[in-house]
This record gives sequence, C-alpha cells and structure tokens, in this order.
Amino acid sequence: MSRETHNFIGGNWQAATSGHVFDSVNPATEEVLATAPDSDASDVNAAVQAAKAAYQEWRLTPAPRRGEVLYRVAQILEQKKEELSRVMTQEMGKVIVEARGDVQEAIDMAYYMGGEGRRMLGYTAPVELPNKFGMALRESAGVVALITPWNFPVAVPSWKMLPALVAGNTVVWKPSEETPLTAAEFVKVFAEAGLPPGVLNLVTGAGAAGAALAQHPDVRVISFTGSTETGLKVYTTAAALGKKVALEMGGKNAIIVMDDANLELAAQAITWSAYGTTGQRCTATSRLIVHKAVKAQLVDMLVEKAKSLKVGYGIENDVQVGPLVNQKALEKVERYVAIGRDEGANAVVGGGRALDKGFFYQPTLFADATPDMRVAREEIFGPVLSVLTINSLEEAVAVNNGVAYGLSSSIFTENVNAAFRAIRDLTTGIVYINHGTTGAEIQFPFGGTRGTGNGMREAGQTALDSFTEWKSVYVDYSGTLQRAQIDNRE
Ligand code: UN1
Repeated sequence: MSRETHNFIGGNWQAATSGHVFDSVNPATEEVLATAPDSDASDVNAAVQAAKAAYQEWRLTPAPRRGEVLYRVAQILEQKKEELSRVMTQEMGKVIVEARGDVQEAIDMAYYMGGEGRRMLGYTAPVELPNKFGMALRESAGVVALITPWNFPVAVPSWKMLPALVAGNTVVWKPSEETPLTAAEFVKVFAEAGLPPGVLNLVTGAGAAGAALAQHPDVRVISFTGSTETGLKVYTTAAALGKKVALEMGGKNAIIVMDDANLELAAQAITWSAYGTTGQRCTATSRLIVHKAVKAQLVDMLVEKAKSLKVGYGIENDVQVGPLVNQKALEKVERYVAIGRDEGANAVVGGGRALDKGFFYQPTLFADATPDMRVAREEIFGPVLSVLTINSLEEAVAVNNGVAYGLSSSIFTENVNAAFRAIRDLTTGIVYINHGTTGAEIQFPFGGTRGTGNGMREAGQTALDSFTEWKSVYVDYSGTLQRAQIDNRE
C-alpha cells in the first residue's frame, strides 16, 4: 500500500500549496511506495520564511544545548536504524546491509557534530599593541539550503544538516525526488529529538524547488551533492547572487593494482567498490588501472567474482547487488555499455539487464579499455568497470589523474615507497592504500578536486567551514586611542 508524505514547514506537516504530488517508486518491484508533495517556489518560500523566523532563537541557544539535540538525534537513529534502513532499501534499492551502513554514518556524524557543540574552536593570537586582545570566532551563517541525492539518502544529508544545525543555522532541505519517504522519516527523528519548529524544514520536489532555493534572497549558503550538470546550474545561479556554495559532484574513481599487490585482496576490494551499491556511489570504482604483469590473472579473478554476485531485491539478506534507482539510470547504463562495445572495450562479463521486473543490470567488466574511451572517462553511475593496462607507477598515476573528476583513488601494492609516492602524486581528494575507493569515514574531509567539486569539503572539522562565517574581534582595554603605533609603524 502506498504511503503519503508531506513537507515539514515551521513544525507542521503539510501538502504542497498547489496540491501537486509525485510518486516514489520501489526500483526493485516497480510499485509506487509513496506519493510526495511536488513543491514549487511558494512552498520553498514558506520554508525559508519559517527558517528565517526560527533563526534568532536557535542561533542564541547555547551551542552545547544545540549539540545535545544532536546526541538525541543519534540515540533515536540507533533505535530506528532498522526501520529507516528498510524504508531506504524499498525506496532507492540499496541492499539492506548497506542501508544500515548509510544510517550508521548519520549516527556517527550526529555524535561527532554533537561534540562540536562543546568545541567549535576559534582562536586567539597575540596583537600588535599593549592592552589589546584579539580573537576569531565561528558564527552561524543564517538560513542554509541543502540539496541532496538519492544514493545516500540519510548519510549525505546528515553530513550537511548536522554541522549546519550545531553551528546555529536554520535549514531548508530539498532531498532527491527519488527518496521523499526516507527524507520524511529522517526529519521525524529531529522533531522527536526536540529540535524547535522551523529550525529544520523539508520541501520535497524536483528541479523547480531546487532552483527556487538557489535563487532565494534569504538563503545564505547552499550545500549541494548530486550530478555535475545540476550542481553547476545551482552554482551559477547562486554565485551570481553572492551566496556561498559547496558542491560535491561526479567521480571517475580508479583502483591501481601494481605487480607486487596481494591480488586476492585487490580482487575483493575492486568487486565491492565497483559493484557494491550497484556502482551508484560517487566514490565507486569505475576504472581499474592494472600492471600488465598481473592483468590477465586479476581479470580472471574479477570475472569469477562478478558472476557469483547475487542480484535482486535488497530487502532479502543474501542479495549483494540491488537495482539501479530508476528506468532512466538503467537506460544510461545500457547506453554506456553500447558505447563501450562500439569503442572495442570488450565486455567479458555482464553487459545486459538482469531479472524481468525492476531496474536491474548485471555487474559488467570491460577488460580491454583505454584511457581515451568514453567508458573510461565519463561517469556512468552503475555496475560497470573498465580495465586499463599500465607498465609503471608513473603511468598509473598519470592515467588516474587524467580525468575530469578527482574524488577518490586507491593503490594496491606491498611496496611502501610506491604507496608513499602514490599518496604524494594522486590528485584526488581521498586516497586509499590497500583498500577500495569507497568507505570514507565522517571524521575526515570528504570531497574532490577538479570537476568533482568547488574546493569545499564535507565532514570532519572542515564541514564547519561551509556553514559558518568567521568573526574577528578586537578588544582595546587601554582606555586610549592606540592609533599611532599601528597606522604609522615604520
Ligand atoms: C556518495 O556516494 O555520495 O565513502 C557518498 C563512501 C561513503 C559515502 C559515499 N561513505 O563510499
């Protein structure tokens, strides 16, 4: 039976003013799971006004109290982890064990950012004059807008809203139109934790709602994760209005395997990073850059592993690969596999749809790709891995760095010198040694170089940079106008 979700504005659950709705479809069964408000600019405006009205009181709430709300969010999420994970699997298809991991990232982030309520460090530094004091403080920015994707429908929003909230901002959140039900269930956790009305507002909808947020004069900061195409539109609109924007966009992540690597370990990591989450992570591995001496052996191992993966409805415990999120995503994968075949990349496993119902695709491996092929350069966002052959570490690094994106990369080697050279030379925001390209932890900066982002990072202490303004404060306790010494200093 289909459920009905609502916007959450100023503490009230309500329909879109237009009354329009859209369907959220289970990608494994193709059944309608929920209907949700298809919000327009008037709903977005109502949410922004609610966030604006709640701002002064929230900003003046002592940060430790704000942090305590986040601890309660963490505790309620722990209790509701299974329920929320199941809704997520039903709504966007990731297998249940990964859905639990998604919720766990939000729990970790809630504890981490809850701690910021008692930290939120600024600094003091010596000043040039006697009887004078200087300090720099982090201050909230105001109303912040979050636009988030469906592939991590709880974790990614949590990376944004938890630092935003602990810093004293109020929030308007527009989740992906693929996951309105998961979003509504997540917002309920904040309400239950005692977050005051208006501090966190939810508006569901598609492009019109996102565009209205990017344009809204009362929105100071926009944090976006999603496709490069949409992200750049948001950036252009918001930058023209002088807003701060944090972007997290595409990836074309690679694992390098050197000739001295532990091949069984590498094969396991590649399989998980390429086909886990059906390849629908911005950190997923879509290129394998392998030394020619071990290529044939590694490809054989990967083909075996890809064949043995169980594709199906992720709510069943033994399923390892769920569906693509929707028909469009499935067709995109099909299109790219056709392109790869035309380019001569040689699909040695997979290469077609799986199962009769649902948006399933077989884990696919192109064994003979080259760095100039589109399948080795463009983001496919599906279970498709392209193998590129190299002869040296230098060549591997050049191939890794030679794409438009720079999120995550990895090297498998037993040689400590090679590992440290790779750490130095791989130009991605995240580098792994003897580990796949997925699985970033919330304590560290998350984000990428080149076309992946715009220089901002999420998670870790750096998350606060998106959602705070620095205020420098000078206190002159000399009782005199101490001007001459600094203005006329020789
Ligand atoms: C994403 O795909 O947008 O590092 C986020 C990882 C996860 C987060 C991925 N912790 O794979």
